Amino acid sequence: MPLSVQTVSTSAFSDQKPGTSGLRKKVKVFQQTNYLENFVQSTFNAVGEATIRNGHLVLGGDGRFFNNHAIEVIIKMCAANGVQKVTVGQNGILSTPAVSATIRKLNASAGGIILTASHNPGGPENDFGIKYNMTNGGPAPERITSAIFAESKIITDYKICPDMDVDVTKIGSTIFEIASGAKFELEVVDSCDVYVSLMKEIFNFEQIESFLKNFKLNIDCLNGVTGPYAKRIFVTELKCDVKSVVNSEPLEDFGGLHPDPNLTYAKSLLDVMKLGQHDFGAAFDGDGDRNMILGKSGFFVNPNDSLAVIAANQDSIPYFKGKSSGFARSMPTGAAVDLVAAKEQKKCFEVPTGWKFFGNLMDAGLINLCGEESFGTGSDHIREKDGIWAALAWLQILADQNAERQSVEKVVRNHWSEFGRNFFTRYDYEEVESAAGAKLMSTVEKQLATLKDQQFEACGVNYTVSLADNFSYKDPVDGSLTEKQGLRIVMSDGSRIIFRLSGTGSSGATIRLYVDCYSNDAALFDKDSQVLKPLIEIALKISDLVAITGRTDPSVIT
Ligand code: VG1
Ligand code: CO
Repeated sequence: MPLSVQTVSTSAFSDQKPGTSGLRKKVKVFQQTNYLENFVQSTFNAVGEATIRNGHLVLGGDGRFFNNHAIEVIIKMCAANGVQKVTVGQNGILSTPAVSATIRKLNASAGGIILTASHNPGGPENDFGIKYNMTNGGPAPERITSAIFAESKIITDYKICPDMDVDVTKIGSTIFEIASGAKFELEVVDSCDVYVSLMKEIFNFEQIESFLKNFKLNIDCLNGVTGPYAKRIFVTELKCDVKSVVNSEPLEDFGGLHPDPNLTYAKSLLDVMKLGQHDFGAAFDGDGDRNMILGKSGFFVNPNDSLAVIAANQDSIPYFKGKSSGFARSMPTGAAVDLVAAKEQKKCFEVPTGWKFFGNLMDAGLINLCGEESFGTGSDHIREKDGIWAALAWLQILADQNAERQSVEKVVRNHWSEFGRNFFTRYDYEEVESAAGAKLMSTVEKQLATLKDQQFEACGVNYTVSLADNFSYKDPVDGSLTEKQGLRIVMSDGSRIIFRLSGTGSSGATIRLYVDCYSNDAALFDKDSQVLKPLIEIALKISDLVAITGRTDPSVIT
């Protein structure tokens, strides 16, 4: 019997505005009747029937709580909306980079849907998220996310095939007949195959494998989606000990861990690395697009440096050989990569926060490497940042060094001595009252017009403001303008203070304060906190942060 298509009446929700990377809310919010369905139908409506009907869509998520339910609903809605084929990861599992890779590999004409709240905790009391990616494999740009929000405010009904028997546990294809006369194909694929073969095309696995015979890894998946990928790549392919990969079962609540690879939430990895028994440590976030790299004894590689080191050593990676495109970073990211670009006479672009801004630059061939301070690094092999790729890039670079330089710390120190060091820190004040977050931003914004040429002194250091603005970005490819992307206070020596409100939180406001500066004085290289302290003091003074938020300390310091 062909499956009937049901049109269900619904009423609009007012809060379905996608943030930096999709719609993220508490699971409880997503569990409201029709909440998920409304957003999915609004997405289809915004993307347009011409793309969705008869299209091919890739679907997968990071396996967090609500993933299974959402996978089933979305497949039934795809069938009802005339999608011709959905390719889904087995058991609904695909990392964010794997979705991007799969869309590209299969030329999926209707793009893809990723179910994740990334680094936000999971479980019934925590977060869920959903994001639409375009046919290039990258997150929908602002014009699409704004259209989704607009549709979500006027939606009156959605379409679903309620009687469809959806099984995503077995690999293979099933064809369904729809009452409209159309056919719908559900293809369940291995979660790792496409991604792993892409990595094998990009890197020289033989070189990495032989290097790893005497180089001990500790790869921490924080119970997020990367577990199966890490086991396939590091244990099966690269023949590392099984114990090299830990917390490798994707769990619905990440086993209570906060799957955010930074020094606060991945502290257990740092502690193990400090014991000095491993040469290389890496952790990834819930959906596998972020990475943190540690060297022996817990030597921390700042993401800004990580990007710059990969840029300076691109020749070690087979994928980049003979390619000469430029680099890009998000505005709050430290400018270490800019120095590499300058040396190599390449272009370096500065975009707003969020990976969606890199996509056009990559599609136009202007960049092939980019990153963000928030532990995101990636290249144009896909259109998302890529955690495991970053770890492999580091291992390939290490494998390709002279024997005496095969240590993470030595590679980084060598980089600093060549280019100087970009000092960077980010203070996150999480779950501040929304009103206090807004007040803090307006307090700084009001001063922007008068800050220029003002002098500040802290800890005996003097600064003069040379630029104060709210960052805006004109996309060089399509000319689109994105405004109000962060308050910048730039000093005459290039030091910067930046304030932004997070666009990925699910409750209250998260204030991000970024501070960075540069020095090529080797005597200062190990004195990060001393070098950055005066700028922090000035930032707190200008913003009146402690009084406005009642917070004396940030929740997370990077
Ligand atoms: C944060 C980071 C940003 C990153 C985004 C998505 O956004 O700052 O650099 O692109 O998360 O990462 P925000 O708006 O909270 O500052 V992920 O791994 O959540 O997809
Ligand atoms: Co993520």
